[in-house]
Amino acid sequence: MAAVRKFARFTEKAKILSKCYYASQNGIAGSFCTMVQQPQKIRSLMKFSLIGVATGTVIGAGYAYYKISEDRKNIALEGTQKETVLLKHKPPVTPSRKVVFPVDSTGLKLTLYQYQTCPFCCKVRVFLDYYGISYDVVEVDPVLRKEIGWSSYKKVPILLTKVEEGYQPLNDSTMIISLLASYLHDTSYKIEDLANYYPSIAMHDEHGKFKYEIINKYFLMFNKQLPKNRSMNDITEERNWRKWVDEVFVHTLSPNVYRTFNESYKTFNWFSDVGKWEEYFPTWERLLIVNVGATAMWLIGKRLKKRHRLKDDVRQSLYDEANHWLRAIKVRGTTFMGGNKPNLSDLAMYGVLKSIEGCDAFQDLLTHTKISVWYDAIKEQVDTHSGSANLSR
Ligand SMILES: N[C@@H](CCC(=O)N[C@@H](CS)C(=O)NCC(=O)O)C(=O)O
Repeated sequence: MAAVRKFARFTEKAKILSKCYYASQNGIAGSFCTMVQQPQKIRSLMKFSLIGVATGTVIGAGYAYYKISEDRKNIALEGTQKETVLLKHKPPVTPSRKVVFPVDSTGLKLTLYQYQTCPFCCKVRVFLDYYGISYDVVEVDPVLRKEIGWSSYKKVPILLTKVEEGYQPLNDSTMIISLLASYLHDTSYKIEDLANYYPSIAMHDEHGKFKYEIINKYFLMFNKQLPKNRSMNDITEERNWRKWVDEVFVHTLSPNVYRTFNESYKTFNWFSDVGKWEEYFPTWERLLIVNVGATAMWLIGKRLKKRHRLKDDVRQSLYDEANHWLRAIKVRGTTFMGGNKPNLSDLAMYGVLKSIEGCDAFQDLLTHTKISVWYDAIKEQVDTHSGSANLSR
């Protein structure tokens, strides 16, 4: 019986197949055709799924292998020092502009690779301007960054310094300022020797992220002679406030200037104006930077707000920190944190604030706090290069 039923099913299937063949031969697309093609479709679907799973597994395993070997390599590197490189020749990049101060008597030959409105680059520029030290500027394209293609360090600022044997790149705004301040304190130092006092050490931070850190970047090398009229307490306070600017205050800026998409777009257009991007980059490149930058930073700003535990109203966090700074100056009863003259923490705070001068957040800050008194006073000191008087000691 079973054999008969099997035979009957077989002949039925054969009929359907022949009908299907006939229909397809005669251009008739019958719905019964799908009955016959179904297993084939399922097979190809399964084939693609298997290929997908296999490819995913290979990529996943490859990435896991890469991560594990990277982690092992990084653990092995922990505590080791990154080699300082000296360039034999200057990279063939034409400076965007030259900043020349007739008061400059340092003899330093500096090129600053920067973004005009990066807070860390502004810090370095403010330092150089205050002391009246001349420098060339190379404006770096923040998306393509081809102007620093010669450097393994991929952030700005980078200060390239002419030394006896070639060119010494200095990385990290705080280290650059500490090194130059040490040099101004004792010009018998060689820049390349001073650079050795600021080694980059491999380490993992508190979140387990691998990085290179310049351990003593807040320290000045006084070469056994403390600066005149400055106590150890003044020096420690200056160091602590510089650290506060880098580790606390600066983190209130991005979530504020990129607070909404509109604000982010406006901010990038101001960056473009003040950084003269129209002059330095082709139109397509400028538009790419503005549009990609504004969108990316608006999204990143939200993550930064969380990471740095800012208030829901990020403006309030900006005002709170600015007031914290102003209260400390009020307690001192002086114009600046450094007394009657700015110290390195005033210059750092001014530098990072200057980086948002054209943004709505800055105008709001002026309206909602009393920072403008201090801001105008230090602006005057920097614009008149009043620190250059210290160089003729
Ligand atoms: N600690 C560094 C931070 C420098 C930094 O983060 N610079 C940013 C620009 S504001 C950067 O270059 N980021 C990498 C990029 O733009 O791709 C310093 O003080 O110089």
